[in-house]
Amino acid sequence: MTDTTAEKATAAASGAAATERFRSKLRTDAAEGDTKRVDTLVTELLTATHDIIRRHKLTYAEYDALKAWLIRVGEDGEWPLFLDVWVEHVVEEVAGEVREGTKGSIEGPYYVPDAPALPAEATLPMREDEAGTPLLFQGQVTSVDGTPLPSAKVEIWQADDDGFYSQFAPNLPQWNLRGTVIADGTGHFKVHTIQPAPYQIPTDGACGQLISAAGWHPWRPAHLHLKVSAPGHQLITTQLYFEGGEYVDDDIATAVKPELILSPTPTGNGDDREVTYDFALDKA
Ligand code: MBD
Ligand code: FE
Repeated sequence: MTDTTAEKATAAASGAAATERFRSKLRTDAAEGDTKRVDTLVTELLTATHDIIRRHKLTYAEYDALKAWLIRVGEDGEWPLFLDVWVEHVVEEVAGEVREGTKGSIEGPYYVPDAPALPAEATLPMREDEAGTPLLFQGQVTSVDGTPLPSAKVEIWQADDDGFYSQFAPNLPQWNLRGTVIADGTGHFKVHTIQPAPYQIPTDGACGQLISAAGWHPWRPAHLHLKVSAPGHQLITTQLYFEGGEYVDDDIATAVKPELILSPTPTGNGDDREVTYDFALDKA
């Protein structure tokens, strides 16, 4: 099954799904109607672009290559991927400046709301023969002052052992490796899952074209995505990484923070690993 996923995965199909998903969650309200702010932001963006053109004496051939590439990003549906890989980390950095609790990280293009609700100890939905090292991920959700947060919501989504996300790659069960875990009366949760693989930006689309044209690599380190929330508290969107993992020090999306690196240990039964990570939520 995983082979056909890899064979059939295309940048354009994944991009179309990510674009569709983004349209359904669009939050533009705050950005509408403020002419002055639009003027400031767009003028500065254009001025920075003009400066780059002058400084590097951009040619018409390069200008045409840029136009062709921008058109292709849209055709491949890769605007969500492009923006989340190369821009979102700074938006998150600014948003996070006012928070004290657990560090956030970027959401990326592959979150889907309303994943199946699961009890405080649960196994993420997965195939019977799901590949990958079993991982027990557990912890407690508290307020920044240490007060436990009963029934906190821990939403998890992750790539499989081949680096694919359900609903954005073919031939995967709809909710594979996605779930909404409801913590117990003291905010504790225990999630049985598998170790995700590093994620490779599709090489056959516009983003892949940019990466190869610039001589970059297309990889994000293996990561778990999380949204943790509780009444009266700010939802935190974050990611957790694995100590010593490939690309942890060289994430194409610049989304790793030292506070977000897990160090799982062997559980003693086979290759299984476990790790504890606690979340502290800022008050709303
Ligand atoms: C991912 O899996 C991801 O998390 C981000 C931020 C961008 C592209 C793919
Ligand atoms: Fe991801």
